[in-house]
Amino acid sequence: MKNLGLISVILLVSITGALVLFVPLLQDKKLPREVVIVAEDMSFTVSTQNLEGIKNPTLNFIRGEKISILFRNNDPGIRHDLIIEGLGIKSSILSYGESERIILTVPDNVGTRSYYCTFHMLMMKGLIVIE
Ligand SMILES: [Cu+2]
Repeated sequence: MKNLGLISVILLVSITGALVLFVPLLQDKKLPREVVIVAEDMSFTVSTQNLEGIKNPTLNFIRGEKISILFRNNDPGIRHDLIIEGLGIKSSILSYGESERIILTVPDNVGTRSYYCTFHMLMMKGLIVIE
């Protein structure tokens, strides 16, 4: 009986320890929010956040959230890239049909940033609002 009590205590401590260790790990593994940004007809379109069909839409990011940007070039014969000012995001230069995934953690300082394509800044430029 004495042993049984000891075993119970050891089990309890082990389970508690495992929970303390693993719960934060599980929370960290929360999947990033995916935002699909497509370069098409010399502008950016975004197929998430209910922004379909809007050219160079304003995007809303929440500070601290993880975002997975899937950037795709859908413009035959034209190369594009994607820069997000102030967040240190700079994609590769993509040719037609190419795509690139960029994962970022939104910084804590709220405000408005801009995103653009280096080659077509006048036509391909939008805002990102960090709240
Ligand atoms: Cu471009």
